[in-house]
Amino acid sequence: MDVRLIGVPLQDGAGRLGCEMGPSALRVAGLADALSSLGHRVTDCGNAAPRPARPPVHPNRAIHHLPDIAGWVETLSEIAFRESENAMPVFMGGDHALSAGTVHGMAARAAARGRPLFVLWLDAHTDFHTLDTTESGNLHGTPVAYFTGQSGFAGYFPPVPHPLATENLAMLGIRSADPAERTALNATAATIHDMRAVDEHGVGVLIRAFLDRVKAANGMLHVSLDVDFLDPSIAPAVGTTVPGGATFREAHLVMEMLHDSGLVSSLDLVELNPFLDERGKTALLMVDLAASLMGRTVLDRPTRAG
Ligand code: DIR
Ligand code: MN
Ligand code: MN
Ligand code: MN
Repeated sequence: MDVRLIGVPLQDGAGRLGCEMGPSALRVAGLADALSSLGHRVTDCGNAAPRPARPPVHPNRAIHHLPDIAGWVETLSEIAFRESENAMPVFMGGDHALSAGTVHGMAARAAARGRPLFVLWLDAHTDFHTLDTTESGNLHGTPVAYFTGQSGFAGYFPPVPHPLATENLAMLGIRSADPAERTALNATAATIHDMRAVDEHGVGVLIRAFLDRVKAANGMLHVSLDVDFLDPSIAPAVGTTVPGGATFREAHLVMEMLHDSGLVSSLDLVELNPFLDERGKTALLMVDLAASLMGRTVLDRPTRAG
């Protein structure tokens, strides 16, 4: 497969600095080599740059960096649309606000192909705040509300001509949702597998049911992997750790099943904050997970010292 790596040095959507270094850390951890060793043709397109945007000041005074994020959404949507024409774009974040743009662009790509888009959201958080409900003002908590076409973004972010149907959205790993997010999500058709569901059923059952639906609909699948989907003990390099996350094997199994499905058309690797890492441990794990999603199996996993 042709794979395009796109660096997104974005940190303004998060509450602390450091995600800007995420693309560099994923490169140093060997993402390109890991994927090319699996037989893919990998091109590193370098880092994207946001376009200037001048949205009006929002009445919610908690919000910070709105013009910056609005600019990123526009540029990333264009890049996702362009790079997905004949290849699989892999976005190296950067905080999760970037998915407002990548999913926006992939929705346009799916519409151009006359196929439905599905999104698998692997995260501790639901990221379903609107500009009106966010209390932290950190816009990485808003992308899912934006790309599913919830109200309140008009005039601030680019219009959403192809909102993701919430019945095509599945979240896995959830263990932190603010009250406003919970209320809003309960009014949608989204599938929310929180960690309790993972504990009770296992990730295999949950993922298989979702992939069966994507396949039956001839859908395209965008996967968005937030570092904090993982348990902090194996992935400390994220600003918003929440205890009780996915284990090493749960995460790899998800990736392996995604690969086997052949349905994944685009990927976000987000929220890696290398300043918080322990000698690159989290960056290396993210690279290994991407490799599993792209075809590495248990038996050909390289052994690694330390
Ligand atoms: C919280 C945390 N719901 C917020 N969200 C995070 O700030 O809106 N998302 N950390 O990744
Ligand atoms: Mn997130
Ligand atoms: Mn998160
Ligand atoms: Mn976050």
